[in-house]
Amino acid sequence: MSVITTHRQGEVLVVVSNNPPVNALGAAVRDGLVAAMQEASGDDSVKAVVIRADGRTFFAGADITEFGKPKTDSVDLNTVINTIEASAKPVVAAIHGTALGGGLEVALGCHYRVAVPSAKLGLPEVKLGLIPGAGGTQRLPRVVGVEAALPMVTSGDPIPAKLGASIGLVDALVGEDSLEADAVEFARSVIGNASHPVSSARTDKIAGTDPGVFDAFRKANARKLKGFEAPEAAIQAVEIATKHPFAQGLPMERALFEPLMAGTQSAALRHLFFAERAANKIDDVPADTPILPIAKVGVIGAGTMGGGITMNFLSAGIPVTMVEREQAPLDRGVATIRKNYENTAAKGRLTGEQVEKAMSLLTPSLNLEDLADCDLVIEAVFELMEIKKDVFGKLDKICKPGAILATNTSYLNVNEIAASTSRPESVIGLHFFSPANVMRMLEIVRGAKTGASVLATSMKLAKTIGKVAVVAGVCHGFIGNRILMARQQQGDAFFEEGLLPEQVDKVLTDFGFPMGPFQMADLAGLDIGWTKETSDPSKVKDVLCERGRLGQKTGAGFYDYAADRTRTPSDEVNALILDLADKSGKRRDHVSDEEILERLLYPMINEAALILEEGIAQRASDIDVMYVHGYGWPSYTGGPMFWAGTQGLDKIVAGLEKHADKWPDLKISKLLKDKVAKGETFA
Ligand code: T1G
Repeated sequence: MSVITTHRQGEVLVVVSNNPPVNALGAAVRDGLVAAMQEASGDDSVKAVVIRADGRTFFAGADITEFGKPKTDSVDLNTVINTIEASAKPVVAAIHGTALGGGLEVALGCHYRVAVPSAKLGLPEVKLGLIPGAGGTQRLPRVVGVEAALPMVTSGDPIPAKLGASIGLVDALVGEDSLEADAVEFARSVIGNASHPVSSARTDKIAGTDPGVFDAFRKANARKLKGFEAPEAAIQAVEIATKHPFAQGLPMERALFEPLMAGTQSAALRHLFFAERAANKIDDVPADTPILPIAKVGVIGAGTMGGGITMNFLSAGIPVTMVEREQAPLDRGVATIRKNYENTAAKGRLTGEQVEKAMSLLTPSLNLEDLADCDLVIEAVFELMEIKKDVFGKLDKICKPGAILATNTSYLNVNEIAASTSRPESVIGLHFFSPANVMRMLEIVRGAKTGASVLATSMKLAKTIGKVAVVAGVCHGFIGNRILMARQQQGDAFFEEGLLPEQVDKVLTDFGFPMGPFQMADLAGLDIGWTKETSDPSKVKDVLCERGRLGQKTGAGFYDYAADRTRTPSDEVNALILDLADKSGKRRDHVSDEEILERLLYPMINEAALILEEGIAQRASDIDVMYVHGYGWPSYTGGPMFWAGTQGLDKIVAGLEKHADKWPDLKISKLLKDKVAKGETFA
């Protein structure tokens, strides 16, 4: 069966793509579209054309699996689109699902675009480290203007069809269940028009563009776009559309596109695109494993984590019973959830009705017994094994048979927690990242006895609540925090050498992290795990705790914080560090930024390799997904494992050996050494 078929609706030729799963514009689709346009132009009885797609969506873009492969002799996308646009007979794009990338570019080559209200339209190429490569940066501003085009091309975020209609991208919204019929009717309505809009020839929306708009946009988005190459190229391409005729602009767009396609950032972001999808697969859990129905969720704890976790389910329309021990923290928890929703509504991202709908699904409670009929219960109580085991022992007695009992622990042994119940097959770790209603990462920790359905259900639930999930085995800190500990442990060594927090943090923020290790410690609180009794006066962090400098929450930690949380280096802390450094006899006159970066990141790669050796992570790309979505590792480097490959694993091992004296108990991974010996990467 050809991926492109045609049929007649009277004088209208309907062209249909059937190329699951997302009608990507692969070679057969491109060739088929050109053939269909030749059929239309060669048949006088055809007066108009409708192009649509079967399945879940209109064309969702070029076929990413073709990237990086040798070119075939199939027609390229620009030729397809220019053929459509050059048609003397009006061509109508009939859009449902997500018209993305090359898909929207095809639609822009059509003379008209109709869409169902639920459709979305976007140019997400920057999310793959690219810019549109088939005229998108040249046609979109000509159709919607620069002001609407710039955010679409540089963020890559799609817009809803209704917004598309308001900015002139969509000519008509049609029935959700009558797309073809309505598109054919629309086509008939324009057949008699003297001329038809040709996107590439339009000037009305770009005439008189203020040339200052581009620099103003750069400044307004500098923080968000920092480190990414593609958005800058996208801005340049849109500016080209306002200064050059289309015939010149198209090759200039291609000249900006090619280096990106060949570059490391696009390879890294394409790697992450597939890595996120690979992470959904649990190697020893068959895809047809039964999924347990999750109609009602219980959350124990109404604090920062409990409240954030609760919001994920409320926002997905799943009722939650949130349990606390006392009324005051329970009331605070409910109030915080409402405030968070109302803040989102104030930014226009939620309606008041949606806020009330979400809140209506929340049942606050002071009784664990109210969780008896929940299908899933997640505890977010204090991070102490004894408390966790006590809670699970109670849940085991209260919850109905088959209920999933989940712990939000970020370090503790899930097997030990499971053993405090009579149903270890129903116990799992669902490690949310704070703030749990914002961070997309969910670490699913499988116990030795966790059942297949519980795993499969948790993975599907992750997608339902909009999370990216990675499955981890049980060890201290699982995947994410175990690797993080490998980085944070350099802190004391740096201080003994006289390095100051701002120098170390800047190395990581220059690399692309949102913050460095000491900023992160101040945010989390320096007193995690600290007690007066065990405080060590030779350790900087302990001394700061003794002085009540616990981090942002006390307005002072490694840094001083103003009321608005702006941080400044602390003379007191820096003097303390240098004094302790002198006493340690290890103070060094200079430590290069390169050495600091190596000593922070190389132990992470090594710990990740050990995690792979031990089978704690299923695959290296899962670790990339985890670090990009859970810890702010800059996505344009592909994540730790992809980045290590771009550095050269031999350089990583050499660095670990060079600085071995800085971490005496470090064990260099055998897997890492084997890959170096074979000249392999983790890809
Ligand atoms: N090419 C090839 N395969 C794709 C694909 C694509 N564009 N998009 C998705 N898939 C596969 C995906 O790998 C998965 O495979 C399955 O489809 C379902 O995807 C010239 C150069 C469309 C919103 O960036 O955003 O056009 O794992 O799990 O959650 O200017 O897929 O089942 O084997 O994500 O319902 C621009 C990328 C390309 C869109 C659907 N387009 N895709 O989400 O399903 S560059 C994109 C998505 C371009 C032009 C430029 C999403 C989706 P498998 P899924 P979903």
